[in-house]
Amino acid sequence: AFVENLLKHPTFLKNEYHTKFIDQTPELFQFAKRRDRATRLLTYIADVTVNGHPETEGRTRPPADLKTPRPPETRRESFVPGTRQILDEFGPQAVADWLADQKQLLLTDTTMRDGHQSLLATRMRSIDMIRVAPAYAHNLPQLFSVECWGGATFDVAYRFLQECPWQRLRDIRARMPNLMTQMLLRGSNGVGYTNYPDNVVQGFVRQAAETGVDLFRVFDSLNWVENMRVAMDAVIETGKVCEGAICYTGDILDPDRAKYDLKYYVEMGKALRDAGAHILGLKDMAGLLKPASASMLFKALKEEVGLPIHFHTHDTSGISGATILAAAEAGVDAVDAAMDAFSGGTSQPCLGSIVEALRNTPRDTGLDIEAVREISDYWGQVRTQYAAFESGLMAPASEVYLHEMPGGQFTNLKAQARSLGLEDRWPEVAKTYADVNQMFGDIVKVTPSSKVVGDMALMMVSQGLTRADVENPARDVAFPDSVIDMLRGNLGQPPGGFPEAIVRKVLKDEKPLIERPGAKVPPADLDKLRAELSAQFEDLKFDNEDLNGYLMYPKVFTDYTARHQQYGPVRTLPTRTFFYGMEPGEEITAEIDPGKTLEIRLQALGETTEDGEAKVFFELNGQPRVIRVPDRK
Ligand code: BTN
Ligand code: 3PY
Ligand code: ZN
Repeated sequence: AFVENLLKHPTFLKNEYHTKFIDQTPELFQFAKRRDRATRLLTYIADVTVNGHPETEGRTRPPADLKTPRPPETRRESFVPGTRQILDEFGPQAVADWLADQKQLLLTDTTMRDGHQSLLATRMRSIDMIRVAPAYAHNLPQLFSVECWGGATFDVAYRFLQECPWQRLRDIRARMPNLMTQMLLRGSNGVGYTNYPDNVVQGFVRQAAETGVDLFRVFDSLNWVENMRVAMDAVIETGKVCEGAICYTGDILDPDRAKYDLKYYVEMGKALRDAGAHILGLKDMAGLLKPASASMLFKALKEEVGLPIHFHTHDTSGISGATILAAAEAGVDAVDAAMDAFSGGTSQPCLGSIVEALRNTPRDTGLDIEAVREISDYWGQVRTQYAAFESGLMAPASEVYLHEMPGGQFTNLKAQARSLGLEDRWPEVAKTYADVNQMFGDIVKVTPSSKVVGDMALMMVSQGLTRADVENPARDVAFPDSVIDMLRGNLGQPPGGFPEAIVRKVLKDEKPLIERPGAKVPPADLDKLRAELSAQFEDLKFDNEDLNGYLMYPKVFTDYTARHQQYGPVRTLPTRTFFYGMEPGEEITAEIDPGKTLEIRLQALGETTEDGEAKVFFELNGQPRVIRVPDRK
């Protein structure tokens, strides 16, 4: 009967079955594929058990007795309506009006995006998010939004976690029907590091809205509003909330950084309002905004721009809590924070502490602190699983005011410096990063412009070059590709343009682009690219989500697809199993589909045969199974 159902299924008849069809309608594949999926999963587990996972090799291991994290109970039977209902019933302007009308400080939880992006190199797996999403929906309906998508998470899901980021979004969305989901979009750079054709950016936004993003925070890595319009217009067209974000750099109270003064930010706020933003974002990606500056900045933006304001910062300096309180006092409407266990350091300030600090004040958030604690306890257990990805940053870093590195880059660049043998020379890297910023004319540093500055700084320190050496017209310098690309104008224009001398030094006689890069790039031929993708995997069909993954990251996506064919839906494995395999005698369950659970027990590891194959003995739902994998140890 199953085979018959499968053969008559319309999707099958149209020859449109592919990995998601198999994942989404497993009942049709009970005979044809089910054993296959289980075998592929067992093969993955066997391989990691025998050979280890390359990503965790040589890194700190979580405690041996660590249990699978347990999400909190949901407190109410049904959902209390939240911001999602305002959006769905009344539209994005109603969300903005509602936000502006509230007395309480609204909170966005960033744990599922920036929290782990900043603290754990973006390595959090979907299953750890999906399991706690119902607790957010039931127990914290007063949240403004949950940031759970975009930024670096898209790329890392495919590249390192062997997961479909779209599936993650769909699963989280389904479990939080009353909360707005939020993503970070890098304007014309999408969720990548380079400018994409306009139609790729537009198509990506449409798909993200359809799969489940409610609020898009859009920024440009040089604060060029011209380069944000295509993405902002696309968001507005979907009927979702468009948050146009200003990236904050410098210090408005510092007369030596007059380029980014109060007037600059007010003007940019007005430009974003005029470009159609429903909400104004102030994105302090490095955590540079000081309390006194925040008071002045938010008062001015509220008065002169007139949009509700959403503030994002990082606690790298250790002092961002004070800035949050100053912002609340100055009338900011919503702020980003991370659940306690994922807060502090290069991540966001601590959500629970903000709730407590404002209790019984006019900006009392109204959040249930016990619910916050329960969810944070869960996140604490989750974080322990990822010990391999901890950066080791032990204390606040006031040096952030020197280099101005974004939270996500700071620890990453440190690790890069270490791998180049420059660990002892970190203070030099930090200072050089600041020098490079000045050499480029004092620019906003955020993905991808921050990566350009970082590449240049590492190159200079490793080659012993100073800023004066680089600027010396008589000296030949081999610039990193990313620097050449940025000075060609391919990331757009910073305020006032790039300094002419450095442009000439890098480009020689080549003329830089000063128009919006997207205006020059022809639209991507989507049918052709879809065909090109399909041709690489003759037995698979790809949907629009897949195509968007391919358009952002062609090689990352095809590598992911090839591994999916080999290993199957590994996203359902517990995180410990995914990174470390299993111990003899251990038993796990993997829910490969709602209600379809595999019980997997590792019985024993066999000897490695002469031809280098290890035998791994499992019990799968009570039945013995032997899997052979190459022993590469
Ligand atoms: C509506 O008005 O139709 C939807 C109800 C909105 C309720 C808001 S959303 C955030 C805040 N938290 C609550 O529990 N209620 C309000
Ligand atoms: C990103 O673009 O991923 C960022 O988090 C920028 O701050
Ligand atoms: Zn951030």
